[in-house]
Amino acid sequence: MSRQSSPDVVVVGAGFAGLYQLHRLRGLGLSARVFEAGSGIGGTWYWNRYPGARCDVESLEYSYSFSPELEQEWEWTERYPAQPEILRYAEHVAERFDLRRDIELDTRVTSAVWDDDTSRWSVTTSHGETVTARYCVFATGCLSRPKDLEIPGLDAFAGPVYSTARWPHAGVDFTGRRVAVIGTGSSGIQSVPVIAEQAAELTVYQRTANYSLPARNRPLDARTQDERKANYAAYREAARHSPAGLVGDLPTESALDASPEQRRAAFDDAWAQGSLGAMRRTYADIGLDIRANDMAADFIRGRIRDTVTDPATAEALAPSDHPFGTKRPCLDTGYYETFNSPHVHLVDLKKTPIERITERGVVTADGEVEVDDVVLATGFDAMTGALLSIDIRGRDGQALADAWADGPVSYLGLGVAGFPNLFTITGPGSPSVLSNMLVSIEQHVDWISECLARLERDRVATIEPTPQAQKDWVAHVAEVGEATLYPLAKSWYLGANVPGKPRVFMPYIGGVGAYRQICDEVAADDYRGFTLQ
Ligand code: FAD
Ligand code: N01
Repeated sequence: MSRQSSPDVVVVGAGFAGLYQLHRLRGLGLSARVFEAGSGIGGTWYWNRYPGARCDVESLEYSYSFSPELEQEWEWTERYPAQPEILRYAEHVAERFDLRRDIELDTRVTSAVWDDDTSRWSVTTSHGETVTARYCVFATGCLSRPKDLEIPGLDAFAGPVYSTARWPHAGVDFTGRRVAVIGTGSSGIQSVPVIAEQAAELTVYQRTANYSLPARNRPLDARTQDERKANYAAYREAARHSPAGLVGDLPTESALDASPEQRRAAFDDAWAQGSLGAMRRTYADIGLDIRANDMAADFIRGRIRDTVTDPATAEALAPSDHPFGTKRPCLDTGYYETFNSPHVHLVDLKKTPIERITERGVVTADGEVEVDDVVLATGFDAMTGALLSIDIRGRDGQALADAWADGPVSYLGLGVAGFPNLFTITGPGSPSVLSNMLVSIEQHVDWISECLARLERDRVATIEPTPQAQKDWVAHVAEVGEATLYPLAKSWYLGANVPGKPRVFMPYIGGVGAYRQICDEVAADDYRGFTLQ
């Protein structure tokens, strides 16, 4: 098939963001080429095929809202569907909206260079092709670049090393094998119970104990689905204007004003619901006041101690070094219970850090544990990793890597000063990873699309944030972040999981609804804070 060498738009990435962006560009009559490094579409749900992978936002909310027909025709089978089902959904969307013909798989974008003379981006791919485009939209994902592991000796390990974020498509049979899982974030916590079902011995290496709530996943019954479908428009609208892109009543009461019995009942109820949102919404100050947060954290630690029979293991699993919610908490199915099985062992890396990996296994101060397989559930170079692994150069050859040397700066998480006609979807400085991502993706894509429509209609050649607007926005993002408990944790939100990465609280915590309003006002005020030429 012959492809345009100078489409109107290049989109990088074919996850949920890239797919919807392509659909909207078609609607605007703009030509586009979408480059995707993977061999399939779906982004997160293409790559993360580890056992137990599933979403922790309910399917009826973690899905596109842009097409009422799509909403009505797609049937979800579970409250929190597993990776294969979410990938099937992405593939269905691609087929239904005939998106595949503009998507080039196995094609990594290696550089994007702005040319001031032609007002176009030159985008080069891993196949050596260079195309030019008026606009470049980076839909490269916040959690798409696995972080490099800093543990020495990994190359020496004689057996297979699996990464949860690059899981073999054929699956892995751990039957009868001795397995090490390193990492206890969401990926580790989801995969450990499933791997434990097969493995002969499973050793879990935990650096930071995380808060996890039972998912209480279940098949979706027809009544629940039908009820939602009958009222979908209202639910979606509520989600768009909510703090986190999720529907639910907002608390006004302080945990400090409740009696111990009331708090216990509220936390019990949230625990029984199987939803991160429910626990966060117990009281208004859970994320703001350390005393309120401690009450929720104590409750969760109590439930862990109730579940795990060995007291030392329970103590190690009970998070103690960061407030609840300041690292992303998890939803699990049987995670804590798994440690009651005699063949499952926990190694607390706070006490005995990993020294190295050898040909045979993992060495800590306690000696070597021999294993057949190593599973890395060690996370991502989040929010900036995928963008900075592309050589992006704006005006006067300025590299994005230099502009972001002290941490990412942007205006609204949508554009960067000095980088005209460049847009990031759920970029740093936007609510993105603090929200139901589908809601945030749709909001960004819609905003970008309306913006492009305006530029096309009025023959505007370039749009770019002013340095002042960017500076003010960055200061605002930092200010609202600092007013919360988030900075108290060494989290990937702050870049703390990657050695040497600047410590900047990257997402915007002002809330999805408030943020949408700001973006809408900026657009209504003829793109206040942007220079249009
Ligand atoms: P991605 O899905 O990450 O897609 C980006 C794509 O860009 C990738 O396919 C990548 O290969 C491609 N790409 C990157 N760089 C290049 C390049 N240089 N050239 C070409 N292609 C490139 N969010 C929620 O809201 N709820 C959840 O329950 C939830 N569960 C998650 C579970 C897991 C295991 C993970 C890892 C994340 C989860 N997330 C969840 C976050 C999830 O990333 C988003 O919900 C969403 O899927 C992101 O879509 P995206 O299109 O923005 O990015
Ligand atoms: O990654 P993580 P993840 N030595 O960074 C540890 C989404 N997601 O892939 O906490 C030893 O959370 C690290 O330790 P520490 C979700 O947004 C969602 O699990 O840095 N350990 C941590 O325990 C999530 O937040 C779902 O001290 C090392 C773990 O590895 C995000 O993706 C499912 C180490 C990494 O945890 C990332 O989750 C999966 C080292 N050198 C993912 N380096 C859902 O359920 C790192 N670790 C929706």
